[in-house]
Amino acid sequence: MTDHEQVFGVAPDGAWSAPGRVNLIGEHTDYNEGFVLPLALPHSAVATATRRADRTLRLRSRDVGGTVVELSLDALVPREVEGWAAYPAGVAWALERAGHRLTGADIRFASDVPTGAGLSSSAALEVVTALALSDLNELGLTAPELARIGQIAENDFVGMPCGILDQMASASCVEGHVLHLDTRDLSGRQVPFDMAAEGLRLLVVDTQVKHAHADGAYARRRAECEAGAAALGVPFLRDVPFAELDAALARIEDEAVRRRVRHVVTEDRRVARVVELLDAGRAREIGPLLTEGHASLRDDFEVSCPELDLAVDTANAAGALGSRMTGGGFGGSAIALVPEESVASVGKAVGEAFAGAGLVAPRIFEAIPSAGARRLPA
Ligand code: GAF
Repeated sequence: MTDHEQVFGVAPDGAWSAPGRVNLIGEHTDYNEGFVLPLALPHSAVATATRRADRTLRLRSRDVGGTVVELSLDALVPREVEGWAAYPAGVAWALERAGHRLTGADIRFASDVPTGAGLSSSAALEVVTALALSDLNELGLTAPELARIGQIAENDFVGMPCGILDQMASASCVEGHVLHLDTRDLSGRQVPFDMAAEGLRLLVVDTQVKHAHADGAYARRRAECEAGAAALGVPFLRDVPFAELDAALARIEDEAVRRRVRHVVTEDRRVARVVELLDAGRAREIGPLLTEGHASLRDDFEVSCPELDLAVDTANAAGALGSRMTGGGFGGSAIALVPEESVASVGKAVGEAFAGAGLVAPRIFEAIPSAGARRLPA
């Protein structure tokens, strides 16, 4: 008997999966309506679900011990559900708010996306719930619609003012590709990213650190970007052309806001240049752009931290072609583009550097561009 059957006393109607992600480049651009370039990880949240005849949601996580969380679809209140269950509950709430009348469900989750590592474990939970509820209720939602529902759940139910990067990556990525996404209209293109063909590997270094002030700082960066756009008289920083950046910066009085603007506008430009190189089959040459992106996040956007800087600097010194923090920052993970022959030496050097600095050992693994959310075969 499966855990689902043991806990709920019924067999599941189906199983669904949604992955975590790393972002190759394009950080803190999504809420500026700019460009991002994520890939899905093989690590995923899997949900099994059974449709119920009433309006009860019963939620159970394999990973977080404890009892089944039971909620009524008629009594979901933003910010009142605690812990992991807020993400699936928020998705149900967002679907109802979008006008879909849902039936209840028993849902069991099992995720191997590392939590607190900046690898979008929350988005994976949101997107897998949205897909399962869409199927159980025959809503037929598209990948961008699922992603939007996940983002609304996170913004308005959980209370984290994230952009759409993580949910779109989880909903839409394709194996062997990075997703070149325009976050303004959610149009995107799958760009082939065949690292093995070029003798490359993308390593993830999970620093295992999450600094406490991350959420407040994220909201402040977002507000600073909005202040920058207002000072320049544009709807979003995406609307500042790279060619006019110097003139634009000269018009901003606040020094911190000026640097935030410089990060966002140059980061959008870096995304475009990385895509050009990938399209030209020159993946080896993207390294310096990754490292430049890290410096911009560290110095201009100020969202890095000593552990991420140590991972990036050590990986680069040990043979990586380029490295950067990935995700929101203030801890979490870095990525490093590494020639196959240097994978072992980069891993060893980063491990030794962390030990030498008295830090917890980082978790290092390979990012293999994997599939986005899907229903699993019966
Ligand atoms: C976090 C957010 F959830 C994303 O929307 C994005 O802003 C990212 O930080 C930074 O690029 O993952």
